[in-house]
Amino acid sequence: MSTNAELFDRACRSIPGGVNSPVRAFRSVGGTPRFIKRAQGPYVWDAEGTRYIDYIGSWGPAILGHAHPEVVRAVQEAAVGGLSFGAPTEAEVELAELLIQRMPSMEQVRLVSSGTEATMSAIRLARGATGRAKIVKFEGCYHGHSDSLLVKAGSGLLTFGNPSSAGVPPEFVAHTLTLEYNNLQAVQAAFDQHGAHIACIIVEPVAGNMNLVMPRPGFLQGLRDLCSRHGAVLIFDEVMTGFRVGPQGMQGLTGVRPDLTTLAKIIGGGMPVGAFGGRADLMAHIAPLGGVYQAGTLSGNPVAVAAGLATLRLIGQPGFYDALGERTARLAEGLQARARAAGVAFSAQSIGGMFGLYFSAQVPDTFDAVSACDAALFKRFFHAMLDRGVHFAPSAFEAGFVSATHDQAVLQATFDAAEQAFAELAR
Ligand code: HOZ
Repeated sequence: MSTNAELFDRACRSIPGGVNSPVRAFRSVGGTPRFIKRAQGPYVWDAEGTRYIDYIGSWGPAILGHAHPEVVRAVQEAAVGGLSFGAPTEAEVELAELLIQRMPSMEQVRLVSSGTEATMSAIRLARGATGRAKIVKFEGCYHGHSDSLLVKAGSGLLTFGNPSSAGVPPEFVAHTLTLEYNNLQAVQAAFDQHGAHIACIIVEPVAGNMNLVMPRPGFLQGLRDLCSRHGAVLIFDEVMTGFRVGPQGMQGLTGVRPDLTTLAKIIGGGMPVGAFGGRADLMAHIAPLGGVYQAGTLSGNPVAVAAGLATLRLIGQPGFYDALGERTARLAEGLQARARAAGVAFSAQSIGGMFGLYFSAQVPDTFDAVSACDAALFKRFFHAMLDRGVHFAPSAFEAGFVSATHDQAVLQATFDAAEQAFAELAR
């Protein structure tokens, strides 16, 4: 049996940083990443056989818990029928129909293989349909790793303090306007100055890549109004919030209707599926109907689609989100209570099945406020919890995720660990 440290050493020889996605390398918290061998329900087991309560949930997809038997069965059955055909299947039509039926603003949808592809394609579509070049994004929001979006971005870029990537020529981002999240006046000012040239606004309707930051009341509606007034396309990046905060994503909870929506994570049930969709008149600009090109060899892959369909059917059951939201709220409240008892400045909040933890007395609602949280304390808390068998995201700038299998016993075990961890921090 190899240890985590041995595997990491070995990985670093063949993979840059030893990981295939940067935050996993633990660099902002220090220590050795856990190499996961298997997962079931709310738990993951590492290479050394240690079990952890998992609040990463594959960064969002594992809403039913890991390796749900019905999802696994659907994948097995699909795999037996062939791994990929490069030709249309009935299952991908079913998934498209299900997404359209559930997402209030979606009239048509195209499947891709990742969130990055979905956002990149939605932006190309917005530019193609409007004939405009500029896009508006927000500081701390992360929309995948395509060139024009790697400006003041969240997730791994924020985690490592390098929010704009090397390798992106300035000309490639010259049309990207990056504004402060939750600052409607800044958006108004941008439209006053550049309104006729702005193709779209892309926004995480709940920011989940700079920790979790909720939109202030009126922010999303304000974006909607500005886009409508200026003929720009409003894109909700619901890669994280889609089917996570509620059965119809954030657009269902707020009633604000974007023109385009991007999805991924849960819609693949743990397999690589992304999607972008929205108004049919906009989607008609996509090839082969229109001149905006977008394609993918594995788009609509039958095995991945089977996992997504099984997941969406299961989470469509009545009461699913009430229970999930209640558990996640209980987690946030329970952690706050333990921190308060230990005298640690800490706050937490949740929406649906996602949550944010902050080493600050107040829940932050801006990028600056999130950045001002105590990163050193987070690092100590992260390790104190990991040592006690609880696996949170190894970054102070990522949201956390709860599944339907995080029951009262799992929450209680988390609280017991947190009680000791906060006491250790207070010493
Ligand atoms: N960008 C992802 C979280 N916001 C991280 C994905 C991963 O490391 O797999």
